Amino acid sequence: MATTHTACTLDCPDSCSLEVTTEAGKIAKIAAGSGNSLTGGFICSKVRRFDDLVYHDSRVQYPQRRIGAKGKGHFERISWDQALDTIAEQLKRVRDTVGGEAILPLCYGGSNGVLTQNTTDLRLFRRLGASNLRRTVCAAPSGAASAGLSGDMTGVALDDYEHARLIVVWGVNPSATGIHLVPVIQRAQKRGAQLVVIDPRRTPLAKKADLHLAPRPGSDLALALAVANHLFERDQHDAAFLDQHCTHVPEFRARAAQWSIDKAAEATGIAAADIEAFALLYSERNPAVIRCGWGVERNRNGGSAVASILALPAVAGKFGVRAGGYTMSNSAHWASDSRIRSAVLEDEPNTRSVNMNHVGRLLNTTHDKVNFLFVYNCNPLATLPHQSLMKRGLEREDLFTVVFDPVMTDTARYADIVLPATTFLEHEDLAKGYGAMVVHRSQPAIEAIGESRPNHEVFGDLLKRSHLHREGEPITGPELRDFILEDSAAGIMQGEPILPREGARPIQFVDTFPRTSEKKMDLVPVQLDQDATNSLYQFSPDPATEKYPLALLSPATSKTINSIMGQVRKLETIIELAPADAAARGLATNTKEALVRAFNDGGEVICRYRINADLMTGVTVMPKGAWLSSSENGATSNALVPDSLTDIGGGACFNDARIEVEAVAS
Ligand SMILES: Nc1nc2c(c(=O)[nH]1)N[C@H]1C(S)=C(S)[C@@H](COP(=O)(O)OP(=O)(O)OC[C@H]3O[C@@H](n4cnc5c(=O)[nH]c(N)nc54)[C@H](O)[C@@H]3O)O[C@H]1N2
Ligand SMILES: Nc1nc2c(c(=O)[nH]1)N[C@H]1C(S)=C(S)[C@@H](COP(=O)(O)OP(=O)(O)OC[C@H]3O[C@@H](n4cnc5c(=O)[nH]c(N)nc54)[C@H](O)[C@@H]3O)O[C@H]1N2
Ligand code: SF4
Ligand SMILES: [Mo]
Repeated sequence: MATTHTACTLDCPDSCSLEVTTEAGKIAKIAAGSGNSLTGGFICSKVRRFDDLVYHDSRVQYPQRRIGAKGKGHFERISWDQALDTIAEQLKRVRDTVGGEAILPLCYGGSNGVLTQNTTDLRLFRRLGASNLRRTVCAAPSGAASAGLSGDMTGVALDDYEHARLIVVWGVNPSATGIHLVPVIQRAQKRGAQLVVIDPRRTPLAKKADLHLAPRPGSDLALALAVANHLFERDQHDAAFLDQHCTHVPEFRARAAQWSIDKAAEATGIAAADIEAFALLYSERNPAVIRCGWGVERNRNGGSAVASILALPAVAGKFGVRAGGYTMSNSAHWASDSRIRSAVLEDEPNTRSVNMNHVGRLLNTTHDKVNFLFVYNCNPLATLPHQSLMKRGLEREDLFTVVFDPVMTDTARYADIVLPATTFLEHEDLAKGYGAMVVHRSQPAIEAIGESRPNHEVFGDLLKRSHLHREGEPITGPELRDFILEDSAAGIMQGEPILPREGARPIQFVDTFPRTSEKKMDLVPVQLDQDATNSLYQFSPDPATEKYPLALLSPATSKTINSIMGQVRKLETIIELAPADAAARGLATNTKEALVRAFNDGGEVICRYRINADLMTGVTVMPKGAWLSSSENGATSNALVPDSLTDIGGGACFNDARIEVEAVAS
């Protein structure tokens, strides 16, 4: 028996400390570890049984070359040397004949490990002159809003929610997506805190809330501006704070003034009395904290909506006390911490930027083509918008595709070469929280499965094979880690986590300030205003039509992290309907067998349905992250998701999908 102290690098805000016990080199137990206080002695069921994935049949054991048609999944074994030589040759061929920009690296959140992305990979692609991927599939609108308003001010520590008297859980479902906040909220409630949940769904926390506001998807902007306006009109705003710590206050006030409570009630579908009750609670209770999640951003109004929510604590004067203010993502905290350096130091070359949400589109254009797609830390067929376009693109015979992944994903079946990657239980890494504010060591608990290798090693090898490595640059795992951490490397090796310089629980406007020039919060940043599709805080109406009247949400479930474990835990694509919507379509009762067709102009999904009395009329739900085989016709929620972009940040509009549903004759 041996025990390894390590950390989870999955794309989850909590960044848990782990303790992995092995017997004869095999994982016997995965449990909570110490180091990250937020972990608090328990971890989620996914990682508790992550060994099911580590030893699953779907693991890619060795490099392989395609021998059948794209998508069929027929491959033959080759050696690493053969695979990497072929890849290096193809990269060279494409760069020399079509140009570097015909090469597109496609990566996102499969691992949030610091060494798995933006190290040797980025160096390789920059030196090849490859297209630049704009990582917009998640957090782009909220990131743009947070950067614009506050220069990414560090948020309220999640552990500090215990001290709040009012907690607003806005467009986030921690019961599935960041479970360690839930007991903190429960403790706060025991001490007398009130809980407000703002979510179109009646989530588990909404059921425990003092007030649940269910806005129509995409209408939070109207709600937040109406609350701000209400506070201004009644002189319940904090004029002194606004004067001293904020800029562009009159401009913000003027834009909020467009929104009376009644007008917001109409736009959101929330009763005017409930909006007023929320405004009253928010103005009266202190400390008050808003947990703003990612459900707010995934629609046409997403960036402005997040900005308007982040402005509320300034308007109401909520900063300056423990548990007062807001939390969005805390990832930018580390970007500004000089102890964690970038492993790529040269400037961006002048190559084109490709918005990740438009990869499907780009793979189908005839000019400015992509001829080489390198997929790693990403499963685009399962996770990007407009699935049918993505599939058609991946089928192209003149596209050379490499998929580098621990498992044979739906996307990997279309690859010319598949490379086996290690999981975070098999390689050395650094885990960095974007909820929990901690950076800690993630280290291998077991030997690599089959011939799998870590990302930085494979891209380092390709740098060398392509003659693009420069002597003296960090390239091995330990070199990269030591370079990134500078003098903090020794402590982390002894199991000491890195905590924020401002202390583990900084107070906004006491310990931590906006990282803007005057340390002020800018309520209408000029650049953001210019970059917005319309202007900032301009409301766009619901995209529903007579033909496609139902909104489709595709939130996270507790079964997977995005698509990771979808094949192991059999996440089903099933559509949930509100009782009235089901009845209107002749879907009377819950049955196990009956199928429906959910469709719009972008695609269709044939799957089972479930009537859910907790859903508001007009809103349907399908899970995110499901694998193609999880429905009857090999399509998932992403087949119905448009590739339109958010108002700021070029983000994904997953929740702007509008659909119709009909029964399928058996
Ligand atoms: N319908 C719908 N779709 C969505 C969303 C939604 O709300 N609705 N939300 C989206 C969000 S929030 C996000 S963040 C994106 C995520 O999109 P992706 O990043 O594409 O999602 P993952 O499923 O995490 O896919 C990552 C892949 O990386 C692999 N991987 C894990 N570790 C490693 C490693 O160390 N090395 C390599 N090479 N590979 C590794 C995994 O096996 C997995 O196949 O999806 C988005 N998709
Ligand atoms: N178990 C698990 N944990 C995860 C993930 C996972 O896939 N599984 N994914 C990770 C990743 S990549 C991310 S980004 C985070 C995301 O974590 P969350 O922020 O929780 O994101 P979502 O699940 O997309 O949506 C959250 C809630 O927003 C609601 N919502 C949808 N549209 C709107 C709207 O217009 N307004 C409001 N107010 N609410 C709306 C949904 O009903 C849902 O309950 O979770 C991370 N943690
Ligand atoms: S996925 Fe999240 S909750 Fe689960 S172990 Fe990892 S960090 Fe913790
Ligand atoms: Mo995400």
